[in-house]
Amino acid sequence: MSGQAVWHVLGAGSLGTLWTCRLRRAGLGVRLILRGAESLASYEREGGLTLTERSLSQQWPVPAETAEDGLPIERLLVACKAYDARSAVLALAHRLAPDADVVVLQNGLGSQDEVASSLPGRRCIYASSTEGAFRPQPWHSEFAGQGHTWLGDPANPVPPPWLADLGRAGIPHQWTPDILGRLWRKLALNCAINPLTVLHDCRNGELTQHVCEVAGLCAELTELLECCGQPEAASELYSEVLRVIQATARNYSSMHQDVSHGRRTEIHYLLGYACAAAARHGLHLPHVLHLRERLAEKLRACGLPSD
Ligand code: NAD
Ligand code: KPL
Repeated sequence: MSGQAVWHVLGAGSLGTLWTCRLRRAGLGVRLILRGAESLASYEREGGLTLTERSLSQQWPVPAETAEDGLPIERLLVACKAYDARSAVLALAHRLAPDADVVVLQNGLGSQDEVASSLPGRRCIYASSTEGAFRPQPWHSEFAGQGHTWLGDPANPVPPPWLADLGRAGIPHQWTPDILGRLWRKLALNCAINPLTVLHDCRNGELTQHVCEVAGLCAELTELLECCGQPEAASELYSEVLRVIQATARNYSSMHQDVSHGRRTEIHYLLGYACAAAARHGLHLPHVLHLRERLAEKLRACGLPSD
Protein backbone atom coordinates (compact mmCIF):
# COMPACT_ATOMS: atom_id res chain seq x y z
CA MET A 1 0.00 0.00 0.00
CA SER A 2 1.34 3.46 -0.84
CA GLY A 3 2.09 5.96 1.93
CA GLN A 4 -0.43 8.31 0.29
CA ALA A 5 -3.67 6.32 0.73
CA VAL A 6 -6.65 8.23 2.09
CA TRP A 7 -7.56 7.59 5.73
CA HIS A 8 -11.20 6.65 6.20
CA VAL A 9 -12.40 7.23 9.75
CA LEU A 10 -15.38 5.19 10.91
CA GLY A 11 -16.93 6.87 13.95
CA ALA A 12 -16.85 10.67 14.22
CA GLY A 13 -17.01 10.74 18.02
CA SER A 14 -14.48 12.07 20.53
CA LEU A 15 -11.44 10.08 19.49
CA GLY A 16 -12.34 9.71 15.80
CA THR A 17 -12.68 13.50 15.52
CA LEU A 18 -9.40 14.04 17.36
CA TRP A 19 -7.56 11.77 14.91
CA THR A 20 -9.36 13.12 11.84
CA CYS A 21 -8.64 16.78 12.59
CA ARG A 22 -4.96 16.13 13.25
CA LEU A 23 -4.57 14.08 10.06
CA ARG A 24 -6.35 16.78 8.08
CA ARG A 25 -4.30 19.57 9.70
CA ALA A 26 -1.14 17.77 8.51
CA GLY A 27 -2.46 17.89 4.94
CA LEU A 28 -3.20 14.17 4.76
CA GLY A 29 -6.17 12.77 2.85
CA VAL A 30 -8.97 11.86 5.27
CA ARG A 31 -12.68 11.11 4.90
CA LEU A 32 -15.36 10.38 7.47
CA ILE A 33 -17.79 7.50 7.25
CA LEU A 34 -21.02 8.36 9.01
CA ARG A 35 -23.90 6.19 10.22
CA GLY A 36 -26.42 7.04 7.51
CA ALA A 37 -28.10 9.72 5.39
CA GLU A 38 -29.53 11.58 8.39
CA SER A 39 -26.18 11.78 10.10
CA LEU A 40 -24.52 12.89 6.85
CA ALA A 41 -27.12 15.66 6.36
CA SER A 42 -26.58 16.88 9.93
CA TYR A 43 -22.81 16.90 9.40
CA GLU A 44 -23.13 18.79 6.12
CA ARG A 45 -25.31 21.44 7.79
CA GLU A 46 -22.59 21.83 10.43
CA GLY A 47 -19.92 22.30 7.73
CA GLY A 48 -17.15 20.26 9.33
CA LEU A 49 -15.59 18.87 12.47
CA THR A 50 -14.38 21.16 15.22
CA LEU A 51 -11.40 20.36 17.40
CA THR A 52 -10.69 22.34 20.56
CA GLU A 53 -7.17 22.12 21.83
CA ARG A 54 -5.66 24.35 24.55
CA SER A 55 -8.81 26.56 24.42
CA LEU A 56 -8.42 27.15 20.67
CA SER A 57 -11.15 25.83 18.39
CA GLN A 58 -10.86 25.27 14.68
CA GLN A 59 -13.29 23.78 12.23
CA TRP A 60 -12.06 21.35 9.57
CA PRO A 61 -14.33 20.74 6.56
CA VAL A 62 -13.45 17.06 6.20
CA PRO A 63 -15.38 15.28 3.41
CA ALA A 64 -17.87 12.69 4.63
CA GLU A 65 -19.87 9.81 3.21
CA THR A 66 -21.94 6.85 4.36
CA ALA A 67 -20.86 3.20 4.22
CA GLU A 68 -22.85 2.71 0.99
CA ASP A 69 -21.12 5.53 -0.94
CA GLY A 70 -17.63 6.04 -2.08
CA LEU A 71 -14.54 4.44 -3.45
CA PRO A 72 -12.57 1.43 -2.21
CA ILE A 73 -10.99 1.87 1.20
CA GLU A 74 -7.30 1.17 1.66
CA ARG A 75 -6.81 2.48 5.19
CA LEU A 76 -9.54 2.42 7.80
CA LEU A 77 -9.51 3.73 11.36
CA VAL A 78 -12.31 2.19 13.44
CA ALA A 79 -13.11 4.72 16.16
CA CYS A 80 -16.54 3.45 17.30
CA LYS A 81 -17.27 2.15 20.77
CA ALA A 82 -16.27 -1.50 21.28
CA TYR A 83 -19.89 -2.71 21.10
CA ASP A 84 -20.42 -1.04 17.69
CA ALA A 85 -17.11 -1.91 16.04
CA ARG A 86 -17.95 -5.25 14.44
CA SER A 87 -21.30 -4.24 12.92
CA ALA A 88 -19.90 -0.90 11.73
CA VAL A 89 -17.01 -2.63 9.95
CA LEU A 90 -19.24 -5.32 8.45
CA ALA A 91 -21.39 -2.61 6.86
CA LEU A 92 -18.44 -1.47 4.77
CA ALA A 93 -16.52 -4.72 4.34
CA HIS A 94 -17.55 -4.70 0.65
CA ARG A 95 -15.54 -1.49 0.15
CA LEU A 96 -12.29 -2.68 1.68
CA ALA A 97 -9.49 -3.12 -0.87
CA PRO A 98 -7.86 -6.58 -0.79
CA ASP A 99 -4.72 -5.10 0.79
CA ALA A 100 -6.55 -2.72 3.14
CA ASP A 101 -5.15 -2.04 6.61
CA VAL A 102 -7.65 -1.60 9.44
CA VAL A 103 -6.70 0.14 12.69
CA VAL A 104 -8.95 -0.72 15.63
CA LEU A 105 -8.90 1.89 18.38
CA GLN A 106 -11.17 0.39 21.01
CA ASN A 107 -10.67 0.18 24.75
CA GLY A 108 -10.85 -3.19 26.47
CA LEU A 109 -10.45 -6.53 24.71
CA GLY A 110 -12.70 -8.61 22.52
CA SER A 111 -13.81 -6.08 19.90
CA GLN A 112 -10.41 -6.28 18.17
CA ASP A 113 -10.83 -10.02 17.57
CA GLU A 114 -14.48 -9.53 16.59
CA VAL A 115 -13.35 -7.08 13.88
CA ALA A 116 -10.37 -9.17 12.76
CA SER A 117 -12.42 -12.35 12.44
CA SER A 118 -15.06 -10.46 10.40
CA LEU A 119 -12.40 -9.38 7.89
CA PRO A 120 -10.40 -12.47 6.94
CA GLY A 121 -7.31 -11.65 4.92
CA ARG A 122 -7.18 -7.97 5.92
CA ARG A 123 -4.42 -6.73 8.20
CA CYS A 124 -5.93 -5.55 11.50
CA ILE A 125 -3.73 -3.34 13.64
CA TYR A 126 -4.72 -2.97 17.27
CA ALA A 127 -4.27 0.35 19.04
CA SER A 128 -4.30 1.25 22.72
CA SER A 129 -4.50 4.91 23.61
CA THR A 130 -4.13 6.96 26.76
CA GLU A 131 -5.14 10.18 25.00
CA GLY A 132 -8.32 11.79 26.31
CA ALA A 133 -11.05 13.59 24.41
CA PHE A 134 -14.72 14.30 24.95
CA ARG A 135 -17.59 15.55 22.84
CA PRO A 136 -19.20 18.76 24.15
CA GLN A 137 -21.64 18.69 21.22
CA PRO A 138 -22.08 16.75 17.98
CA TRP A 139 -19.26 17.13 15.45
CA HIS A 140 -17.03 18.71 18.09
CA SER A 141 -14.23 17.12 20.09
CA GLU A 142 -12.25 18.61 22.91
CA PHE A 143 -8.73 17.31 23.47
CA ALA A 144 -8.71 16.83 27.24
CA GLY A 145 -5.61 14.80 28.04
CA GLN A 146 -2.23 14.35 26.42
CA GLY A 147 -1.32 10.71 26.08
CA HIS A 148 0.24 8.11 23.89
CA THR A 149 -1.00 5.50 21.45
CA TRP A 150 0.60 2.10 21.03
CA LEU A 151 -0.06 0.16 17.85
CA GLY A 152 0.75 -3.41 16.97
CA ASP A 153 -0.33 -6.46 15.03
CA PRO A 154 -0.46 -9.73 16.98
CA ALA A 155 -0.07 -11.59 13.67
CA ASN A 156 2.85 -9.63 12.19
CA PRO A 157 5.58 -7.67 14.03
CA VAL A 158 6.53 -5.57 10.96
CA PRO A 159 5.28 -1.97 11.24
CA PRO A 160 3.22 -0.60 8.34
CA PRO A 161 4.76 2.18 6.20
CA TRP A 162 1.94 4.62 6.98
CA LEU A 163 3.04 5.05 10.62
CA ALA A 164 4.91 8.09 9.28
CA ASP A 165 1.46 9.71 8.72
CA LEU A 166 0.86 9.64 12.46
CA GLY A 167 4.23 11.32 13.07
CA ARG A 168 3.35 14.04 10.52
CA ALA A 169 -0.02 14.53 12.19
CA GLY A 170 1.60 14.97 15.63
CA ILE A 171 -0.11 11.89 17.08
CA PRO A 172 2.27 10.57 19.76
CA HIS A 173 2.62 6.88 19.03
CA GLN A 174 4.85 3.86 19.13
CA TRP A 175 4.82 0.54 17.35
CA THR A 176 4.98 -2.42 19.71
CA PRO A 177 5.36 -6.13 19.05
CA ASP A 178 3.42 -6.69 22.30
CA ILE A 179 0.15 -4.86 21.69
CA LEU A 180 -1.83 -7.57 23.50
CA GLY A 181 0.24 -6.94 26.63
CA ARG A 182 -0.58 -3.22 26.37
CA LEU A 183 -4.28 -3.92 25.89
CA TRP A 184 -4.37 -6.38 28.80
CA ARG A 185 -2.58 -3.92 31.10
CA LYS A 186 -5.04 -1.14 30.21
CA LEU A 187 -7.98 -3.54 30.62
CA ALA A 188 -6.74 -4.47 34.10
CA LEU A 189 -6.31 -0.80 35.08
CA ASN A 190 -9.77 0.04 33.79
CA CYS A 191 -11.30 -2.98 35.59
CA ALA A 192 -9.66 -1.98 38.87
CA ILE A 193 -10.67 1.70 38.70
CA ASN A 194 -13.66 2.45 36.48
CA PRO A 195 -16.39 0.16 37.91
CA LEU A 196 -15.59 1.24 41.48
CA THR A 197 -15.93 4.90 40.53
CA VAL A 198 -19.43 4.10 39.24
CA LEU A 199 -20.41 2.05 42.29
CA HIS A 200 -19.09 4.65 44.75
CA ASP A 201 -20.19 7.51 42.47
CA CYS A 202 -16.85 9.24 42.88
CA ARG A 203 -13.84 10.75 41.17
CA ASN A 204 -10.81 8.52 40.67
CA GLY A 205 -8.97 10.08 43.63
CA GLU A 206 -11.69 9.12 46.09
CA LEU A 207 -10.81 5.46 45.55
CA THR A 208 -8.00 6.04 48.06
CA GLN A 209 -10.82 5.56 50.61
CA HIS A 210 -11.41 2.06 49.18
CA VAL A 211 -7.87 0.72 48.90
CA CYS A 212 -8.75 -2.71 50.36
CA GLU A 213 -11.28 -3.23 47.58
CA VAL A 214 -8.77 -1.99 44.98
CA ALA A 215 -6.05 -4.27 46.38
CA GLY A 216 -8.32 -7.33 46.33
CA LEU A 217 -9.23 -6.69 42.69
CA CYS A 218 -5.60 -6.10 41.69
CA ALA A 219 -4.52 -9.39 43.29
CA GLU A 220 -7.11 -11.30 41.25
CA LEU A 221 -6.43 -9.37 38.03
CA THR A 222 -2.70 -10.08 38.48
CA GLU A 223 -3.49 -13.80 38.76
CA LEU A 224 -5.63 -13.59 35.64
CA LEU A 225 -2.98 -11.80 33.57
CA GLU A 226 -0.33 -14.31 34.61
CA CYS A 227 -2.63 -17.20 33.77
CA CYS A 228 -3.36 -15.66 30.36
CA GLY A 229 0.37 -15.53 29.49
CA GLN A 230 0.76 -11.82 30.26
CA PRO A 231 3.35 -11.71 33.10
CA GLU A 232 4.68 -8.28 32.05
CA ALA A 233 1.19 -6.78 32.04
CA ALA A 234 0.70 -8.29 35.50
CA SER A 235 3.88 -6.86 36.98
CA GLU A 236 3.35 -4.28 39.77
CA LEU A 237 -0.30 -3.86 38.77
CA TYR A 238 -1.46 -2.64 42.19
CA SER A 239 1.20 0.09 42.47
CA GLU A 240 0.43 1.23 38.91
CA VAL A 241 -3.29 1.39 39.73
CA LEU A 242 -2.52 3.50 42.82
CA ARG A 243 -0.27 5.75 40.70
CA VAL A 244 -3.05 6.26 38.09
CA ILE A 245 -5.60 6.96 40.84
CA GLN A 246 -3.31 9.70 42.21
CA ALA A 247 -2.39 11.09 38.79
CA THR A 248 -6.05 11.32 37.70
CA ALA A 249 -7.47 12.10 41.15
CA ARG A 250 -9.66 15.00 39.97
CA ASN A 251 -11.08 13.10 36.97
CA TYR A 252 -14.21 11.09 36.62
CA SER A 253 -13.40 7.80 34.88
CA SER A 254 -14.73 7.28 31.36
CA MET A 255 -17.21 4.71 32.67
CA HIS A 256 -18.45 7.11 35.33
CA GLN A 257 -18.93 9.76 32.62
CA ASP A 258 -20.81 7.28 30.43
CA VAL A 259 -23.19 6.33 33.24
CA SER A 260 -23.76 9.88 34.39
CA HIS A 261 -24.64 10.88 30.80
CA GLY A 262 -26.96 7.88 30.38
CA ARG A 263 -24.68 6.26 27.77
CA ARG A 264 -24.04 2.56 27.35
CA THR A 265 -20.75 1.39 28.91
CA GLU A 266 -18.10 -0.96 27.52
CA ILE A 267 -18.54 -3.37 30.51
CA HIS A 268 -18.72 -6.39 28.17
CA TYR A 269 -15.23 -5.65 26.80
CA LEU A 270 -13.72 -4.94 30.25
CA LEU A 271 -15.11 -6.96 33.18
CA GLY A 272 -17.06 -9.23 30.80
CA TYR A 273 -13.86 -10.14 28.95
CA ALA A 274 -11.93 -10.64 32.21
CA CYS A 275 -14.63 -12.93 33.65
CA ALA A 276 -14.88 -14.97 30.41
CA ALA A 277 -11.07 -15.39 30.30
CA ALA A 278 -11.04 -16.48 33.96
CA ALA A 279 -13.79 -19.03 33.28
CA ARG A 280 -11.84 -20.43 30.29
CA HIS A 281 -8.83 -20.96 32.56
CA GLY A 282 -10.88 -22.40 35.41
CA LEU A 283 -9.83 -19.51 37.65
CA HIS A 284 -12.13 -18.44 40.46
CA LEU A 285 -11.94 -14.66 40.92
CA PRO A 286 -14.64 -13.85 43.49
CA HIS A 287 -13.93 -10.10 43.78
CA VAL A 288 -13.92 -9.56 40.01
CA LEU A 289 -17.10 -11.63 39.56
CA HIS A 290 -18.87 -9.81 42.38
CA LEU A 291 -17.76 -6.46 40.93
CA ARG A 292 -19.30 -7.35 37.57
CA GLU A 293 -22.55 -8.39 39.25
CA ARG A 294 -22.74 -5.18 41.29
CA LEU A 295 -21.96 -3.05 38.26
CA ALA A 296 -24.51 -4.88 36.09
CA GLU A 297 -27.15 -4.34 38.77
CA LYS A 298 -26.32 -0.64 38.98
CA LEU A 299 -26.48 -0.28 35.17
CA ARG A 300 -29.88 -2.02 35.08
CA ALA A 301 -31.11 0.33 37.80
CA CYS A 302 -30.00 3.25 35.59
CA GLY A 303 -31.86 1.76 32.60
CA LEU A 304 -28.61 0.95 30.77
CA PRO A 305 -27.51 -2.32 29.13
CA SER A 306 -25.76 -4.50 31.70
CA ASP A 307 -23.65 -6.38 29.14
P1 NAD B 1 -17.77 8.15 20.97
O1 NAD B 1 -19.03 7.55 21.45
O2 NAD B 1 -17.47 9.58 21.25
O3 NAD B 1 -17.65 7.96 19.38
C1 NAD B 1 -18.05 6.81 18.71
C2 NAD B 1 -18.67 7.26 17.39
O4 NAD B 1 -18.91 6.11 16.58
C3 NAD B 1 -20.03 7.96 17.58
O5 NAD B 1 -19.99 9.19 16.91
C4 NAD B 1 -21.02 7.01 16.89
O6 NAD B 1 -22.09 7.67 16.28
C5 NAD B 1 -20.09 6.36 15.86
N1 NAD B 1 -20.62 5.13 15.29
C6 NAD B 1 -21.14 4.04 15.93
N2 NAD B 1 -21.54 3.12 15.03
C7 NAD B 1 -21.28 3.63 13.81
C8 NAD B 1 -21.48 3.17 12.49
N3 NAD B 1 -22.06 1.98 12.24
N4 NAD B 1 -21.09 3.93 11.45
C9 NAD B 1 -20.51 5.15 11.66
N5 NAD B 1 -20.29 5.66 12.91
C10 NAD B 1 -20.68 4.90 13.97
O7 NAD B 1 -16.58 7.21 21.51
P2 NAD B 1 -15.07 7.61 21.85
O8 NAD B 1 -15.01 8.24 23.19
O9 NAD B 1 -14.48 8.35 20.69
O10 NAD B 1 -14.43 6.17 22.00
C11 NAD B 1 -14.13 5.32 20.90
C12 NAD B 1 -13.29 4.16 21.45
O11 NAD B 1 -12.03 4.70 21.90
C13 NAD B 1 -13.92 3.47 22.67
O12 NAD B 1 -13.63 2.10 22.64
C14 NAD B 1 -13.21 4.13 23.84
O13 NAD B 1 -13.16 3.34 25.01
C15 NAD B 1 -11.83 4.34 23.27
N6 NAD B 1 -11.08 5.43 23.93
C16 NAD B 1 -11.66 6.65 24.07
C17 NAD B 1 -10.93 7.67 24.67
C18 NAD B 1 -11.51 9.05 24.84
O14 NAD B 1 -10.88 9.86 25.51
N7 NAD B 1 -12.65 9.38 24.27
C19 NAD B 1 -9.62 7.42 25.12
C20 NAD B 1 -9.07 6.14 24.95
C21 NAD B 1 -9.82 5.15 24.34
O1 KPL C 1 -8.49 5.10 31.34
C1 KPL C 1 -9.11 5.55 32.28
C2 KPL C 1 -10.57 5.76 32.07
O2 KPL C 1 -11.17 6.59 32.72
O3 KPL C 1 -11.11 5.06 31.21
C3 KPL C 1 -8.42 5.76 33.60
C4 KPL C 1 -6.92 5.64 33.39
C5 KPL C 1 -8.87 4.76 34.57
C6 KPL C 1 -8.58 7.11 34.17
O4 KPL C 1 -9.83 7.27 34.67
